[in-house]
Amino acid sequence: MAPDVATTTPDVDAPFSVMGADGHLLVPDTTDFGEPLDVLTRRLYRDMALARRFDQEAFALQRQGELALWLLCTGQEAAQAGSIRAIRDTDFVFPSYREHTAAIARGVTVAEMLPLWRGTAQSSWSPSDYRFNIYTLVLGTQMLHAVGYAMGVRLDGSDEIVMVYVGDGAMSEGDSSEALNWAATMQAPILFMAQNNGWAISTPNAKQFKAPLHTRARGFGLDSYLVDGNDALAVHLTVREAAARVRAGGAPAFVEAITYRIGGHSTSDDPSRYRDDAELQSWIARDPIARLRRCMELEGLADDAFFDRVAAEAETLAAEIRSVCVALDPVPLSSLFRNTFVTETLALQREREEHEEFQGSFE
Ligand SMILES: Cc1ncc(C[n+]2csc(CCOP(=O)(O)OP(=O)(O)O)c2C)c(N)n1
Repeated sequence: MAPDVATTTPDVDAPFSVMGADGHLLVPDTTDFGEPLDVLTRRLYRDMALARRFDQEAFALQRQGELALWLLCTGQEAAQAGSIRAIRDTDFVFPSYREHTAAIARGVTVAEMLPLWRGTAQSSWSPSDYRFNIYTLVLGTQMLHAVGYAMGVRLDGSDEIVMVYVGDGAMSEGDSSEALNWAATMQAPILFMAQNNGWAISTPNAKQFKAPLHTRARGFGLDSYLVDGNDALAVHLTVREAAARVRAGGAPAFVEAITYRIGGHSTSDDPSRYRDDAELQSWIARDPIARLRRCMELEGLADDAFFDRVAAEAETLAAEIRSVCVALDPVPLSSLFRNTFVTETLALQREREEHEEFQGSFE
């Protein structure tokens, strides 16, 4: 099990870090990462680099009118890669809507990711195929779904755990308090993975809450952790430790990862209207991918050939994103009625027929 360094420390508000700003390791050589450090760092680096390229290409496609909307995860890759790779592939995950790094790491394909954002599907991958639920845009709801699912897991007698991603803004929804309280009371096998990126669209943390998120969770009775969310290794160690405790029957866990959203909230947002450029620049300097790469170079964990290979793979992915996206045909509106329930209800059937008749009147 990972060292106890990141655990509940109610009076210490400094996030746990494994890498210094310049990439050097802050933990002893003997630290147990669960696997050789070169294997782990290469995997995390690849996840993050592919997600960054995905983000850039999808952003460009939205600007060219090929996607209806895109929510960028640039800057948050370490919080996502570090956490998703610290649990088992069989553990079920409930994302919010910005977890592209986690989705890619779980194997969700380009062809499955893009229809939602092009507006050609309401949900475009099968959650059971990847143990990764579909995105939810309604803030906080996934937390209650996840607790309910976790209770089911416990009733099944499985040793699976559940991880749910949530943002700092969503923590202001009543659902989040219900979920934390419910999880703690029922001792559900769940890990809440909070990415505190400083902003809920244009609302900063200071206008959302007084008590830090991790102390709030502790107040509900969860084991609570605070971690540097731009440090993939710190996130990984923390989530690994938290997940092991949850799996062993401990209290549910809450991990607050301090990070930053480098882009706008979405492609409909202009963050320069409410954020200081100095603040943005200070976080760009803390880029999680560059930091991990510096660490790998300093520690001799990968050579140039590795980084070149990942860069080439990212370019191939970008080309695939573009070709898959533009080939996605519009869907007939009537499919919205058909896809609502497994079996179409009589009322929906009537509405669909009415709609089809109306559409037909233009032909
Ligand atoms: C219930 C609900 N209220 C309001 C919104 C509008 N809304 C969408 S995203 C967002 C901010 C969310 O911020 P945060 O949870 O910190 O996540 P982030 O977008 O920063 O990743 C808001 C207010 C919504 N989608 N759902």
